[in-house]
Amino acid sequence: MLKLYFSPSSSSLATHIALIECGAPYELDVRLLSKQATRTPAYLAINPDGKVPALVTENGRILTEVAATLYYIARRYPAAGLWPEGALDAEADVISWMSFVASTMHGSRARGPEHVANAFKVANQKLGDREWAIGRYSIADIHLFRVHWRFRPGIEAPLGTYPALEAHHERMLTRPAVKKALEIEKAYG
Ligand SMILES: N[C@@H](CCC(=O)N[C@@H](CS)C(=O)NCC(=O)O)C(=O)O
Repeated sequence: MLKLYFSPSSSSLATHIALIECGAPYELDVRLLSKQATRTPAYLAINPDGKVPALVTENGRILTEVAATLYYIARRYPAAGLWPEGALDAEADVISWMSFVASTMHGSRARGPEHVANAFKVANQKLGDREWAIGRYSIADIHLFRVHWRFRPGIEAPLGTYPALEAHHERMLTRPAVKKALEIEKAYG
């Protein structure tokens, strides 16, 4: 069984969604950020960076960073089709999107709302008229959704400012795995 160290509504939500999408057996270990529970010596031994997610695999290996956990889950449970196995261009596209989300998008919040707005503008352009980030549903969509979902209340942008991104967000919210992960995490506060 996989074990996910998480804090509700944080970066680890993406990993949580992927686990549910894949029907993976998993257990949760909550580390509330509000209680600085990722900064204890015990947790720093798990992830020296003091961040969630951390995913413990069946053989006891610890994976950190959202992108790596998503990749592991997608490859470990290929039937869910979250990784475009063997299609080189598509595989590179997923990595491109996840690098963009983890660096430009996620990093934008610390730099201020105008940087978030700019990252959203770029994401909106990159999506264009595609339903999903690489054209078909993949872990890139999960990663993109989580950051957009969390950061959008922080900027004042009327609906319609980022139409492709907003449509992607709504599409993601209809997915049972997304609904379930949000519901489970809400119970933790
Ligand atoms: N680069 C990391 C970022 C993860 C991250 O920033 N996690 C935040 C929550 S969204 C965290 O655990 N912060 C706790 C802290 O900094 O004390 C990733 O992609 O996993």
